[in-house]
Amino acid sequence: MPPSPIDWTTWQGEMLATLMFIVHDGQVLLIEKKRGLGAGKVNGPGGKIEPGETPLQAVIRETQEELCITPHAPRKLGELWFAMSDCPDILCHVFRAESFTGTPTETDEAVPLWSPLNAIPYHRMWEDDCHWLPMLIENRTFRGRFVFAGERMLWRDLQANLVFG
Ligand code: 6U4
Repeated sequence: MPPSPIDWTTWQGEMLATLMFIVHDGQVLLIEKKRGLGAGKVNGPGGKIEPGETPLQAVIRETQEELCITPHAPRKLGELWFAMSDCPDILCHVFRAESFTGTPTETDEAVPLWSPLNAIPYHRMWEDDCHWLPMLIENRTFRGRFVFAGERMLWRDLQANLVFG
């Protein structure tokens, strides 16, 4: 990997966001995202943190809005720092849960998609996901930093065993 084109020591996320991955019975609950950033891609449910919300409150609300389910006891396992070329830089908090209430249901924003843990459709996901989602599945903590030009990943760095407050 060449040196980072970004000075990460002064970097700040301009948009704060969340992602949720529910891992249950050998499968992970993904979505086909219907609108917004990454429309057409497969991802976890999630989205922007609203003013006054904590990341945990935001990820629960977004999962309710996108799939009509409530995740139980989400745990933050990761942080993703995205330096973007054509939209605000994103700091994304990544959560994992093992169970939920309700039935995953299609909404205006998303179609639910259960994927076996050994057959995750990385070819339909953002380019960075194949680097850190395996760590989430192994229940490891991580921080990933990525530089994107449009939807193309130009640079990446992934650290394991981070401790989050
Ligand atoms: P709201 O308005 O909050 O519902 P939403 O459409 O959910 O917006 P949006 O379009 O602002 O969210 O996109 C932010 C979402 O996209 C966050 O959940 C993080 C996710 N995201 C952005 N870049 C990503 C990338 N490179 N890899 C990834 N998720 C990414 O896995």
